[in-house]
Amino acid sequence: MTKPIYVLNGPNLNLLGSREPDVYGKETLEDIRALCERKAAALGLSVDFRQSNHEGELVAWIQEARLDADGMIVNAGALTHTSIAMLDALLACPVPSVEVHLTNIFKREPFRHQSYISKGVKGMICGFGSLSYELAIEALAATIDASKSG
Ligand code: CA2
Repeated sequence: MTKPIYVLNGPNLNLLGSREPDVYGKETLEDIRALCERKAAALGLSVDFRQSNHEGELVAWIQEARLDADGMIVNAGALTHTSIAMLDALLACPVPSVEVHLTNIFKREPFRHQSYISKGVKGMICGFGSLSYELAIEALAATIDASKSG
């Protein structure tokens, strides 16, 4: 039975489209949800798309993914640069995961250059706006296929 891909979004991503369009673009998080749903459907997958401003809730969702998801995409927002709790949850989760960012965090302020969660994911895609999410779904689809046929 196929389980959904969890797409988890962290703090302040609910503000997308309303502020800082020069940095984060004009699309809303709902636009990105629709893009992800369309991309996943084209690849025979489904998504469970969520956002939280609370670290603990994100940790709980990563734990939940262990049983209830086939893969996971995580944009941890600013928690990317601080959260050992999210890293530990990802390390404990055998489900394949991809870290995404709308912006190229390495071209931004030095405090954004370090990701605490990268060590807990299969790979990371950043800098392509909402396309980062679509590319992550493609990468997960290939990873899930390879694990089923191997
Ligand atoms: O580029 C990304 O996707 C980030 O994860 C976005 C985070 C930022 O802290 C990371 O360094 C990189 C910020 C998300 C907040 O998004 C806003 C959108 C509109 C207005 C204000 C914040």
